[in-house]
Amino acid sequence: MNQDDRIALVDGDGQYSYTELTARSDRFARGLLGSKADLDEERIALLLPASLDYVTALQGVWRAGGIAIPLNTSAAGPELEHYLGSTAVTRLIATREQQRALRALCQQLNVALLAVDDILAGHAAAALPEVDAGRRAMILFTSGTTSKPKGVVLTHNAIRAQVATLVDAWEWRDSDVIPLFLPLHHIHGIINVLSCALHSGATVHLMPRLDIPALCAEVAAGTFSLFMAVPTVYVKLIDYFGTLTAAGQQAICDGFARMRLNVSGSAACPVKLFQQWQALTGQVLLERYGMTEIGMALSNPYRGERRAGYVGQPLPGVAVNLFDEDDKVIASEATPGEIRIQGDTVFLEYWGNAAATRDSFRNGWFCSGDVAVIEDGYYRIMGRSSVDIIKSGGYKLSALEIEGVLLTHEAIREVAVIGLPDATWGEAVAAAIALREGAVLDHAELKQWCAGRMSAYKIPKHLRILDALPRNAMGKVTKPDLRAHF
Ligand code: MCA
Ligand code: AMP
Repeated sequence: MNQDDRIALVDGDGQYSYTELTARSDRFARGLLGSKADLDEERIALLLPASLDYVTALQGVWRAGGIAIPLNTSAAGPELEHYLGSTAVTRLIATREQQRALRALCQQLNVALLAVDDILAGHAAAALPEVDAGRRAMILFTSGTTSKPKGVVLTHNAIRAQVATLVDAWEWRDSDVIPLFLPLHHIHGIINVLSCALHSGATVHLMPRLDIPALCAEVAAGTFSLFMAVPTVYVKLIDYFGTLTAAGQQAICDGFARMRLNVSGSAACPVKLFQQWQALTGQVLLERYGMTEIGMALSNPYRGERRAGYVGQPLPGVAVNLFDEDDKVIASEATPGEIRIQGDTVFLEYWGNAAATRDSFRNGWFCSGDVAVIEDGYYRIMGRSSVDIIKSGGYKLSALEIEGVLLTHEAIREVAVIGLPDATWGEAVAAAIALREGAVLDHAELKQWCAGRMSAYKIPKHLRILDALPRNAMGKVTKPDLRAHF
């Protein structure tokens, strides 16, 4: 192996070269294999914060021929049970601190609970397998129009294609330095930031959480050349600037100004936010559009006009078209249609759910459920075909999933969850609830009850108690009518 002393990861006070990272991931892969020659798509879940250990484990699972399942480190118990159970995970890699809380669940599901060090220290295989790139590499859970999140299966080929198109389009280079504070159980953090950087020989600063003052201090120091975030992070940064002196704010804005690119995605970037960011930092945000099932599909250009309110054009190697309700490609501009995608970046299947996989494709095109229009050559996202999907701070949430949990509350007779426009979160989860006879429930009680039953970011930020939910003649709750109640 050639010695590569470039810094791959900065993790707290430590920094690790490409050579060190590769050696550690290989050792981890050998440890996972033990006496096996190939993991043969064994499902290995990771419950690790952004750290050297996370990257070691992800790469190690891939090298050993397993399927990596990175999980939300703050998932609630019932969510973890679904993730681990539905994919028949055999081993869960977690920090020692987290293991106490996981022991009972792992015993119940017959999952071996291990730390990265356990694997590194264990019996090691002599050789690593040749893993065909057509094989399954990763499962990411995505919420949608079903009550439980589905496992999106990506092959090594799909991951490579997702990385290749971004490295090409955004001109990644080995001199790039990028902070990574986004969660590492979604494409945005795993592919757009981590994998693109490591593919390019760049440096990633791993931050286990978004710590805005610490992040801004590094920005002001000129540490980073690239910045990628969801719109909510830009809103939070601007809010933070407002708490600083003019000089303090200027130093950070200058740090952003010196970067070569600031990207926004995972949710719509409001035109006002785009303009505010430009006024403060001089950076013209590059907005792009993607999805767990397809990676990134549309992007404003790295070189060329980046248009506020638009997500640009298809990325290299990604075929995108708008379709009408008769499954015909819309040829004219200004006519809205559903975004559908084809290409090597597209996922293989929903794990163990052939029907959902089948339903998500039409004539070989993946149907996104997002509606867009092309205006002057640029795509503009108009909305989603389902009211049951909420985008809050970049997280895709299923109204049905949240409703399903709330309905298990003994005071709740019926419930409907919707997303309300929100300046910070894009959309905020709101629940309209009809109570059982004689029951009482206030927002504080509900929030407390939800904690531990669902991830904190799914907990309703708004609550309305109604006598009954508005329904149409078919008896279906008319969610658009509910907005007026908030
Ligand atoms: C945190 N909170 C939230 C959210 N995040 N509430 C609603 N929506 C959220 N997204 C709540 C917490 O529950 C808590 O509530 C309070 O805010 C503070 O929590 P904290 O964790 O400290 O917040 P934060 O660190 O400021 O987090 C904000 C965040 C985070 C950094 C914007 O939400 C985030 O990382 N979002 C990005 C998600 C992402 O990567 N999505 C990409 C998937 P309380 O105080 O009441 O307890 S989409 C994707 O991958 C596709 C392919 C794509 O296109 O990119
Ligand atoms: P996820 O399933 O979490 O990957 O979220 C994918 C969804 O996020 C897409 O289907 C869109 O609805 C939304 N999305 C991603 N990027 C953008 C964007 N730039 N503008 C509007 N919506 C976006």
